[in-house]
Amino acid sequence: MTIPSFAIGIAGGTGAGKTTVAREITENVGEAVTRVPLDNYYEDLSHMSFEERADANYDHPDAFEWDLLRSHLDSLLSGQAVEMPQYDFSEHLRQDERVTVEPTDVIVLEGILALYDERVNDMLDLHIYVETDADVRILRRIDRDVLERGRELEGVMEQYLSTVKPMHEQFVEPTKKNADIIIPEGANSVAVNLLEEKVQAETGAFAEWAAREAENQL
Ligand code: UZR
Ligand code: MG
Repeated sequence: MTIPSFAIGIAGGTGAGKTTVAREITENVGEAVTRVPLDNYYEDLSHMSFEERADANYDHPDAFEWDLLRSHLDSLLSGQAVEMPQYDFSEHLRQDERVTVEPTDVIVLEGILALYDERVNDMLDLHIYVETDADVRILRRIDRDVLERGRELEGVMEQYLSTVKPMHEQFVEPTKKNADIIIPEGANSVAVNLLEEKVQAETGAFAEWAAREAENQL
């Protein structure tokens, strides 16, 4: 049996505007969207010290717990809720508490490597890559990490050159070939509006299915 959820993946470099695109294209469908931030699926590094964690490479595919992500996507796409891990960026740590996330009409997986894993790609109905110039991305990244994620400028710069940039070139950028659609610049309103319409058109089917299922269980 297929569950009529529509699954979208949004990939692109750090600071490309993935989160903005995800938010904007699902703005008009209210509660009918389930967000799956790939960041929540960073491996649990609680056995390491803060210093060791601060030095880890978070831009390599091995930094993520793909098995858990795949099983959660699988559950959501079969109409089941998941206990989603949460991530604390200032501690570089998965939080102790998980959050119950319910499946809805539209599932949006968003993250630098959202289009990396072949089996994940198979689960997605629409593959989007947000392409933004590297200079714009690093400026946004500095802004966000220093102001919102409580990091030191020097550390952000060091990390960008040592891991973020090389990993982007080696692993993130090549996933562009897995995209159905490439959006130039995160805040591209024409692309966003077109996708917004597509998302809108995909909503409704899951809610109907869920209502029927609930009735059948009575
Ligand atoms: P987005 N990241 C951290 O800086 N610290 C962590 O503990 C975990 C992740 C960064 C990661 C990547 N890399 O570039 C970015 N580094 O978060 C991905 N270094 O997040 O897609 O929102 O830019
Ligand atoms: Mg983001």
